[in-house]
Amino acid sequence: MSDMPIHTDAIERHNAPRRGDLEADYDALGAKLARRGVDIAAVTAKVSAFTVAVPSWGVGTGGTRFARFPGGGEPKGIFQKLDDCAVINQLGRATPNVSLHIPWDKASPDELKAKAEDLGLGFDAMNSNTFQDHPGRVEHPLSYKFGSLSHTDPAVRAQAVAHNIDCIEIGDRIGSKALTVWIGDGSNFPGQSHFARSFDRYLDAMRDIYAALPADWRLFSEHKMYEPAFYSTVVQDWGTSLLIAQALGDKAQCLVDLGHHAPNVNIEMIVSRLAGAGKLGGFHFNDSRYGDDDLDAGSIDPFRLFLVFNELVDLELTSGDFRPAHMIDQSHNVTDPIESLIRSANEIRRAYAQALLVDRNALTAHQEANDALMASEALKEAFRTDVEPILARARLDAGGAIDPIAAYRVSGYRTKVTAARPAASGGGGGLT
Ligand SMILES: [Mn+2]
Repeated sequence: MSDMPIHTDAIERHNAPRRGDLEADYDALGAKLARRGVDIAAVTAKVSAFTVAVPSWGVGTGGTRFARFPGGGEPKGIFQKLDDCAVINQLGRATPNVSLHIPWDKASPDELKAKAEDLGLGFDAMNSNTFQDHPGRVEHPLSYKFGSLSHTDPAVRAQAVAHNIDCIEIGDRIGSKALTVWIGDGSNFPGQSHFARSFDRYLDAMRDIYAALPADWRLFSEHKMYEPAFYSTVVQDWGTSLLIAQALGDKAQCLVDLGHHAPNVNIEMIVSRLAGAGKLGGFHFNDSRYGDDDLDAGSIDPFRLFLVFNELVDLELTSGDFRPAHMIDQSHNVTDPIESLIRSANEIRRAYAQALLVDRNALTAHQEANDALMASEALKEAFRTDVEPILARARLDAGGAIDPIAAYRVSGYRTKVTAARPAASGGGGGLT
């Protein structure tokens, strides 16, 4: 870890003048929580142990169907992406793992592993990509225009299955333990596709992928209500995802992407239902206003994020072997992706910390007494608590920055990579 992108001296220079204020804020919060019977050190320890994986694709500038406006120093290829991921983890200390997308990130597994180890990183779930064509890649000669795992043509289905198995094999060599499958399969017009037959084809293909899983792996089925298909989607909601996980077996679970539901859907209740069925595999965190907007986690509706974590903390306390995967899945169109990912990971930790503060005995008593107002207040009291001193203390104790975005801005990292990396081209989307 000699070549870390941010010098530890720079982090210490950033922290030194801020330590005193943090100590005072942390002590004040500790005293306040103690009056509520909460041990701040225990909460800080849990927050420190909580991590969320960053998506390799998240460190590049995203775009819309209309245009993409790349920033300076866009990473080219997975090794530069890993450098950027290391910056996020060095300063924020919440994101030691990276989730790869194949074939975007395809490279020698040995080199991937060595590079990640140099940077103090590991790998979380692998992601397959059968929602676009991959011109020039010999392993993908056939088009996914009309679907992949549910395609009418068995040759396309076989190609998509082989790609997913390739993802498992790469992941197995770099220390990943899960494969996330999201497909873009669906139809744009009533009548275009037979609902039952396409779903049966999908299940058959997924059985072949499931059979290739190592014993200690999990397979995550990720649903999405619409897009790219606009009339019907093969894996469109959590009910279908649950059917899939139940049909495949114990290693199959459901992945909840917060942006993949209809507006106003009660996502925290879906979390509870899937966990109750033993099928809650993990999350793709992001935030949204209208659809799958892929905005920064907690930037639009932090209360909803808190309510999801309220369910997770409840499950953590009541379930034995409960270990959902936490991943970010976002598109950063107008911000520096490194800053957005540092902030998002912090907001996810914030929701977790706030959920840890819920007085669960009081909440249960209010629920049993049908005291709607006080039950609601039990949640709001936790949500209203400013837990930033806990988050900053967890970062500081792990070697990170008290104010990670400020530290990043003075580090000069973006300027350095902008000079070193060739400018990326922007361009339009599919519309003109
Ligand atoms: Mn997702």
